[in-house]
Amino acid sequence: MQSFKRYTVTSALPYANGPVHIGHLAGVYIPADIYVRYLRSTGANVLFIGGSDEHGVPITIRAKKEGVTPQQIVDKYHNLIKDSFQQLGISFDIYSRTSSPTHYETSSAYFKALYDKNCFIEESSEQYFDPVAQQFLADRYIMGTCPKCGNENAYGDQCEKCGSTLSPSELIQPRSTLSGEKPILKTTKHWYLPLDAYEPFLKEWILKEHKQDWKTNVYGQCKSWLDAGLQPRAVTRDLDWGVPVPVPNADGKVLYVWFDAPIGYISATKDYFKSEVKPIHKHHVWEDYWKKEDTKLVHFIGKDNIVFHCIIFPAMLKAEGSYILPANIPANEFMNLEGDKISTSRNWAVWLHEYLEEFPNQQDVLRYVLCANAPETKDNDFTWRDFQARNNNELVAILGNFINRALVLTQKYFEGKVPKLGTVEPIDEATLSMLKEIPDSIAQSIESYKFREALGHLMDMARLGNKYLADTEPWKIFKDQPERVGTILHISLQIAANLRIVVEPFLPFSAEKLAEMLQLSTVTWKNAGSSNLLKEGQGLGPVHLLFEKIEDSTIEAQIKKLEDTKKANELANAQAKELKQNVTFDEFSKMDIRIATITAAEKVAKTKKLLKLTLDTGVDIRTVVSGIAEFFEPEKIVGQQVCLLANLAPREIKGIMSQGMILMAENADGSLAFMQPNKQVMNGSTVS
Ligand code: B3M
Ligand code: ZN
Repeated sequence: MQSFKRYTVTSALPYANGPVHIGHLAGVYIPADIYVRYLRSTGANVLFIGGSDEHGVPITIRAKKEGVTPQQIVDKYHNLIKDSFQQLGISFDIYSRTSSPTHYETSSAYFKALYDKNCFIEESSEQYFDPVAQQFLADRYIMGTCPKCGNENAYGDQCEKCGSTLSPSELIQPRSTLSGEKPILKTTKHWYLPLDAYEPFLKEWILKEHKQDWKTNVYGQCKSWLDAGLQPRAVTRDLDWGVPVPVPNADGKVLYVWFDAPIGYISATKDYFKSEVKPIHKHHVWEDYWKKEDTKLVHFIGKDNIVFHCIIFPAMLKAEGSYILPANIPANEFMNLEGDKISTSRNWAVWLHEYLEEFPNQQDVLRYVLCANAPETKDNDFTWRDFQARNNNELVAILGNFINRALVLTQKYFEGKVPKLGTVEPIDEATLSMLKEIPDSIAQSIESYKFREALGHLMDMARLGNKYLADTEPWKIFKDQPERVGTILHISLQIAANLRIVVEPFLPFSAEKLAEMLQLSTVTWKNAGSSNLLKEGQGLGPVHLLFEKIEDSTIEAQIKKLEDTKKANELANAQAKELKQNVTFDEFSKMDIRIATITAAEKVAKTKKLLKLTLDTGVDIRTVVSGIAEFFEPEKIVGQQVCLLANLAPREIKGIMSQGMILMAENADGSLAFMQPNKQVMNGSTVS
């Protein structure tokens, strides 16, 4: 195996057009952060790059929707995203942005370099243009029917339903998302990167060299692209938001967002080296992280970004010639939410910034659940019940419980000092030898991007501790064998100390707490597996719970929030019911509709839906049984005026004679509203 001197780890630059959600976290940022924290704890020289992608149509569309400028949008979301990542402990060395001056310079120069080397094809073609908005319709500005799956809402660059990458000309019945108009064709000039020319290189590099070490989902997508044959791809657009194309006769044209965004990783590296760098990066320059063959470049991304990182960006790097290529591109599949695809536009998501507010100091719970359930090989589902169960049954009951028992017993029997290791019995030896193996298993899983598996090994270490305590039962033998209890707790504390090391990449906040409780801060991965991390007689810090049980009510509130979102979406998308058949005026005139006032209301016993209403109709006082109990509290409706169909034939409902029916409007979500006059009128007024 090739050995590397340093690592450049990037994580996809989220579009600064909205906050980040659990899908982003599970797919990209949590695995990337675990990988980086692990590498750092081995002493490796790592640079972890993040930042906002601030160009492209997603930004301008959002700006239009919110009625502000694109710059205002990116400023708002860049800061929101940056802060929430930081609060979750995503440990970027820099979180930059593609609107930075360095990025403009770097991406312009990159384009210019390829232009000067004649790497592009310059070509005029007919493209869709919105005659009303006076604009060419790039990417998401155009929608239509997907030629592959028939989805009527496919975008000009991609169908979200079947995942196909598209070009606007492939859409059936295209329409402008700006005006809704049918677009016309108009000639425009663009620069194309001839991906077909890089096909032999890509085939060799991916299909031969990386068949073994890339994830199967990544390799598979690349293979199907390469098997289908690559086409030249436009790297410029007719838009007014983006990095201007830096060559003559390119007015009104900007770099395609997928050309400039990956260069953003390089610009961010440059920006980092312009700032105060950490000691480990001193005596380095940005080029070391991008141009030296002994640097390992790893891109963490979601599956929708595979083609851009595995095919297009490598072709760009190859074209330029002085850069290294990524060693690996561990892309995850998608995380769904409660059985439904996460969607920003439908607000179907758990937003990170909201989670941080609603679950203060519980960052590690989210990190844990999203790693334990990460969509590494297939799409997965996040549910709040699973979140609760994993917290209560795993973090609290396994990891937290072990740490707590080891520390509390040490406090109780040995005044919070690490007791002496006495005679080592077979069970102790077996436990310690198992302990020794686990860190390597974790490391191996992390290095092969199997983070769920790694987390499983970690929990095995806590299980080992619990089993050891359960088997040796120190609380039962202290009276007779205090020395033996000392040995047991000594070993338990060494397990806890090991957990402090291996937990850090996954659950950094808990690792910090553990470090304080164990008074153990300067340990590295190299120490893991040792049974001599804590010295006899060493004092321990105060004991706190690592994790706390999450109650049903907390989870129910989250589920309710999602149900409300679903209802709001249903309402927003609901369509009015079809009209009934015509009636004659005579037929209508037979209805005697009157205004009446509710003078009393009570629930009908043993029913869920029925209220017994007393109505003053101006003509008489009468009783009406009405199916509105789910929507109205009896006390609150007394005094309200309603419309009553007064001559509906009386009928008995639950033993009560109901004389007429009050008229209600039924909303799309099934909820009911009274039909009321818009000012107080006399009871008995006719309605016609
Ligand atoms: N902004 C797409 C996305 O958020 C894009 C990633 C850029 S990585 C260079 O899915
Ligand atoms: Zn499709």
